[in-house]
Amino acid sequence: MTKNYGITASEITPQEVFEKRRQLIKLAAAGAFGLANAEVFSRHAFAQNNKLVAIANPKYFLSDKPTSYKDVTSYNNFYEFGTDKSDPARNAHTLKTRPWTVSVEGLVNKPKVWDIDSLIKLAPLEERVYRLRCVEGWSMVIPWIGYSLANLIKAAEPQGSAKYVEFISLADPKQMPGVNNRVLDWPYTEGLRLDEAMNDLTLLTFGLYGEILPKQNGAPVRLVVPWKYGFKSAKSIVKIRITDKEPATSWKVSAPYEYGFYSNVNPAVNHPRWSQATERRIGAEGGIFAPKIKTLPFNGYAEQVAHLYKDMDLRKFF
Ligand SMILES: Nc1nc2c(c(=O)[nH]1)N[C@H]1C(S)=C(S)[C@@H](COP(=O)(O)O)O[C@H]1N2
Ligand SMILES: [Mo]
Repeated sequence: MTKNYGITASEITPQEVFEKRRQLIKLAAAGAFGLANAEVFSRHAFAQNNKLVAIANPKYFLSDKPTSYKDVTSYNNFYEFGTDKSDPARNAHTLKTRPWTVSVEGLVNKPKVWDIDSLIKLAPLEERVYRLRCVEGWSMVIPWIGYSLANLIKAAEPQGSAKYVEFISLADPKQMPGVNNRVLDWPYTEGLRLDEAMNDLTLLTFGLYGEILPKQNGAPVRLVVPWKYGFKSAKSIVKIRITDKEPATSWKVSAPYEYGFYSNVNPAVNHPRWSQATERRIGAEGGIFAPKIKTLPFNGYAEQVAHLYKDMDLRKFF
């Protein structure tokens, strides 16, 4: 039996690996130890199947308690696999994540069809702990693994006329039973303005909790845009198109009065059917009776992104 720091490989859960490193990262963030120490504990990850080793980025470390691995992987929105929160974990096993390609196209000098295993090596993988808040009023805190989407966009060399980025998810009824249900106009399509897409926070994401992405979380590659409502973070992406026009996005097409193109987390602008002032942190002590927490402007990332909207009326551009 392989021993790893005295712990049998099969006894270490992804969450334990993360918690051990988290203690160390806290020390590193407090002192001047630098990133290198975090690597010591990432060695635990070698004991995992599906492991994905990344260096923790202390710039994107939160003191919020991370949501449990179980909640992160069993309470999901992924309508291609059904509309219930429990459907994706039950149904996503039919998704085939290899072979997988991502086509980067449109107004770029260097269009390219990336194989997923090359794409994952384009830039060093970082672990970043981000809050993700769903427009439905709940939130999670998740240790994601990926790199800034800006790396990929720069490699494609956008042309002068480029203004937006469109993200298109897989829509294969053979692998995704929910696509037979016309709840949304498939394929699931999302979009960002080019400067939003280039912001360092926008993460092209390949894993979480030290592992490759579970299928229900959008394997093999998804977006995480932490200052926007969760639906902007498209899962299982197959195409990234650079355009000069605002892309038509799935949720805006289905209900334009409820979901705008920007969808920045904004406690001052309510959804037409409910308040956005507070949120429920999934897994918080007390369950559904846990006190709600205040939703922060831009989900707590105002310092990094508020400047992107300085001349805009965010009630109009919701
Ligand atoms: N392709 C696709 N991407 C999607 C969705 C979806 O239904 N299909 N749901 C979105 C919503 S509403 C949320 S809140 C997040 C949930 O991500 P998670 O399940 O990893 O927490 O994924 C987003 N990305
Ligand atoms: Mo959501």
